[in-house]
Amino acid sequence: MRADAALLVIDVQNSFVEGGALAVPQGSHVVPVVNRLMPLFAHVVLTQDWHTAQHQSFASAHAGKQAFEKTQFFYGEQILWPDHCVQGTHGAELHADLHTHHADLILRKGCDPQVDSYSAFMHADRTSLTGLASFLKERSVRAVYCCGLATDFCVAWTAIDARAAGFATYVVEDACRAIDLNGSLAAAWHAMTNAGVQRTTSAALT
Ligand code: VGL
Ligand code: ZN
Repeated sequence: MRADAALLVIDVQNSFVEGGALAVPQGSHVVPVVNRLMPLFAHVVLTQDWHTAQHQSFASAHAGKQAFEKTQFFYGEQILWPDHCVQGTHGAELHADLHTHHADLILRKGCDPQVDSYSAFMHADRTSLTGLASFLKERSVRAVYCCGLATDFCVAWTAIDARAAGFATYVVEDACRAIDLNGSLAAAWHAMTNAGVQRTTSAALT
């Protein structure tokens, strides 16, 4: 049991697995891996992407725009996504096979209609915080292990912000899957490495 470490399980939700609105290839394959890892950690945090209907990050909220196009928001560049993880819908539910009883916190993000939230620590305006860093520090957590969906968006932004908040940070590669949009996976690993995020595998965690 890792007493001073937390497992951050990012967005393992129906919208992001096979058949979902923003399906990540092999997204459901992370579930058994994550289930094996959760009991190894004293602290487990699950996140849920939890968007309002007609969220501004949805292409459908912008006339003439297609999903996966980029546009400018007040805080910078934003990719427009298919409608996904709408509050209270099946797509927003955590995967039914995920052992959610291990979690001490389920954190919802993306609730502001105007602001996207990839990171579990900070919203995409790069200003407003979710409170997760304080939550973990008040529980004496020093290291965080990130896994879930998608490697190149919510997992990567979470890991980079975890480093910035002062945690030793690992990404458990085989407990993640990527969207990989126009080279986004390679770019994400580059950014994570530059930020001091370390890569590990579930086999190394016993
Ligand atoms: C995510 C795109 C939009 C993710 C969430 O969980 O990686 N990606 N919303
Ligand atoms: Zn989203």
